[in-house]
Amino acid sequence: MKQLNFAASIFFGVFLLTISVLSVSVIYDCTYEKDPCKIDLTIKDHKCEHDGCGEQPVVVVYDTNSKMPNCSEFPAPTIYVRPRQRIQVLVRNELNEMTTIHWHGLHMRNTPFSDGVPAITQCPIQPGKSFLYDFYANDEPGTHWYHSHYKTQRMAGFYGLFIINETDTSYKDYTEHNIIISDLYHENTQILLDNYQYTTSDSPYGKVAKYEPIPHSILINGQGKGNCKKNCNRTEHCEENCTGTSEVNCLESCEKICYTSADTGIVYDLSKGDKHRFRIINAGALMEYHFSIDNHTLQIIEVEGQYVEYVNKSESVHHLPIHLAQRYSVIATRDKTAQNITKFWMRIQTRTDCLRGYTPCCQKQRVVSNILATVRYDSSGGKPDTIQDRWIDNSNLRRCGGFNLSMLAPKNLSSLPPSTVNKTFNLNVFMLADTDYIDSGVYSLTTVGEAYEGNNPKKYIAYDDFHNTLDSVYAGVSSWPSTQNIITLDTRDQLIEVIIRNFDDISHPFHLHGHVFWVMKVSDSRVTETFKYPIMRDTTTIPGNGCAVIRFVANNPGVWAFHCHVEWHLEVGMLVQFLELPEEIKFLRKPTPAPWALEANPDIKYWDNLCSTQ
Ligand SMILES: *[C@@H]1O[C@H](CO)[C@@H](O)[C@H](O)[C@H]1NC(C)=O
Ligand SMILES: *[C@@H]1O[C@H](CO)[C@@H](O)[C@H](O)[C@H]1NC(C)=O
Ligand SMILES: *[C@@H]1O[C@H](CO)[C@@H](O)[C@H](O)[C@H]1NC(C)=O
Ligand SMILES: *[C@@H]1O[C@H](CO)[C@@H](O)[C@H](O)[C@H]1NC(C)=O
Ligand SMILES: *[C@@H]1O[C@H](CO)[C@@H](O)[C@H](O)[C@H]1NC(C)=O
Ligand SMILES: *[C@@H]1O[C@H](CO)[C@@H](O)[C@H](O)[C@H]1NC(C)=O
Ligand SMILES: *[C@@H]1O[C@H](CO)[C@@H](O)[C@H](O)[C@H]1NC(C)=O
Ligand SMILES: *[C@@H]1O[C@H](CO)[C@@H](O)[C@H](O)[C@H]1NC(C)=O
Ligand SMILES: *[C@@H]1O[C@H](CO)[C@@H](O)[C@H](O)[C@H]1NC(C)=O
Ligand SMILES: *[C@@H]1O[C@H](CO)[C@@H](O)[C@H](O)[C@H]1NC(C)=O
Ligand SMILES: [Cu+2]
Repeated sequence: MKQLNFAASIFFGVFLLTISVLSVSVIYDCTYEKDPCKIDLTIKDHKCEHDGCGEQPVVVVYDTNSKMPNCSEFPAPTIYVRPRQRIQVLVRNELNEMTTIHWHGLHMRNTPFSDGVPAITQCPIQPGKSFLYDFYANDEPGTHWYHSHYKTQRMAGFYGLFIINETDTSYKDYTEHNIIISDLYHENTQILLDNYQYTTSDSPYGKVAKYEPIPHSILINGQGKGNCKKNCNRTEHCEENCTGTSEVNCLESCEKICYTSADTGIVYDLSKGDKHRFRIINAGALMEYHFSIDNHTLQIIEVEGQYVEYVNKSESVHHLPIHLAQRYSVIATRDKTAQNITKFWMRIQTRTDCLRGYTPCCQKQRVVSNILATVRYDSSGGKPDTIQDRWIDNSNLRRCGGFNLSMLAPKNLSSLPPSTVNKTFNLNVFMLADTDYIDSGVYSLTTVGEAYEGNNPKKYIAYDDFHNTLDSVYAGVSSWPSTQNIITLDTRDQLIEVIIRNFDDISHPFHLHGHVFWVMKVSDSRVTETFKYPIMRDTTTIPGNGCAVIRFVANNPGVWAFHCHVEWHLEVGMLVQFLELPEEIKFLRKPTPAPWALEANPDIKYWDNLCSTQ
């Protein structure tokens, strides 16, 4: 079942000096397997080098049968499945801390137990123990992923693609190329988080939340280049480049900036066949990126498992903004004028302009802003010499607000939302800098039920590692402390509308578990857009000082987290829980591990037993 995908990247130079990074992504192809497909993963701490800056602590996820963690197999294996296929993943936790895996984009219909959110759908898997995730793939093909939902583990590389293969659609015969954009921190992210959770009053703006820690390097498929001393020849310091209000923050000494542009050495070979599809995901911790290929237009065909097309078929896009946890499939086409060129730069550009205004500029400048890979149409070596398009090439790109959804329509127009909403909820996203909130973090959401009740921030305080909401539902709990941010949806098939207002000045990518939702409206301080043909997705950008309106149908019993996917924000409580159809949840049978998993590891924990220390 395990296959190696050598299409990833092999870089030949005239002289082979060192091979510091050579990633090949291992795949688990379940598409030829009988149901259920059995997967056996071990999770372990390791040290690997991924950005030319020496070994960094990472979390590796590997096939238990391969016996050893392997740095060249990073990030976690890509899993391919069929629509509706049953998947069983035995997860063996060999970390020194607890863990869980969330299967992002999978709806977990009838299996909320496998959604993988600590304190909400399970107690985390203790060190040395294992657990079986047992669930079904969605009905529709699509680009999804999986990642740890526990503490800062995702930032250490605990993520992989989860793809539901094409069936009979018009895209089945396309050659696929996967692009996982992510980032890497050189400091211990748990320590960074501990610091981040406290407000600071030493900022020139008074008491504000600390700015979010900035990653050291940006990776494509686990490969990148960081601005580390090792690579540094130049001696530029950020002070020289600081302007305006950020200047004051730059008095702190900053790291050397070696380059703003870096080639990962990755090659996407399009020389065979003329049908190519790129699946793109932002698996990072903090930033929004822009994807582009020089002199190519991009046709978006899929957004998070939903087929889409451009409303105006003659419109074209050169840049694709992609926020955290979002996924797009695109077909890239060479511009007519560029047919004779055979090598192009693919660019992942960082949107440091979308970071918090008071993030010190030396931090912003430290990020490599332009990460490159090669797209080639012939088999010869060498590098492209194409030049970059203008930063934003048309008015259809919203500034720090994600892709302009006005341009897209669902391919299947009968999947537009019903027009009558049955219930509306208002959520306000705040950044709190009040000392009262110091212990629980600086962020909070208000959830005020059906009526809007003003700025009344509630903080989310997660249950400890030995309690979770789903379990409490079985135990008969029906009233919840307000710090649980629980919104109960108790009537099946109601159309739920959620209005999210963002009082913060940066955007937040919100992800709903258990569902896709229609994005009805997005507004920022410049413009309000009400979409004529709302598409469905599972992660949408709420622009800074803006708002978004989403809708979904309450038809999936479970407890579904709705949260910001900026890892730092999630960790300080930017989350609410939809408790959906609690009376129906009680009829779902709690899972027990399949016999093969029990046999593979007798120490396996039953879901029901994860919360006990025994
Ligand atoms: C599923 O997609 C992967 C990647 O394109 C491919 O390797 C595999 O053969 C596909 N499976 C089927 C049954 O088509
Ligand atoms: C690591 O994986 C790569 C690619 O799969 C393989 O070539 C290499 O031999 C592996 N290394 C070890 C130590 O197993
Ligand atoms: C640093 O400079 C030396 C000497 O000029 C050169 O050989 C080396 O390639 C440079 N390193 C980088 C990372 O640019
Ligand atoms: C800093 O400013 C100098 C002079 O304006 C410029 O040459 C250099 O490219 C800038 N560096 C960065 C990293 O922006
Ligand atoms: C569609 O896009 C093309 C190219 O941008 C433009 O010329 C045309 O006016 C647009 N059509 C409509 C109906 O908006
Ligand atoms: C591409 O190359 C062909 C043959 O060399 C030439 O006839 C044609 O004009 C070129 N097209 C462009 C757009 O440069
Ligand atoms: C490629 O794109 C660049 C930047 O937009 C442009 O200057 C150049 O003329 C294009 N090249 C071709 C051959 O179309
Ligand atoms: C989004 O696209 C629509 C349709 O192309 C356009 O009318 C609108 O101005 C765009 N919005 C922004 C913020 O660029
Ligand atoms: C289109 O969507 C409707 C409603 O969701 C569904 O019943 C129908 O099967 C879909 N058609 C296709 C071709 O996918
Ligand atoms: C939702 O509202 C519509 C329109 O008022 C109504 O017909 C429908 O019965 C409602 N659905 C539920 C589940 O209450
Ligand atoms: Cu956020």
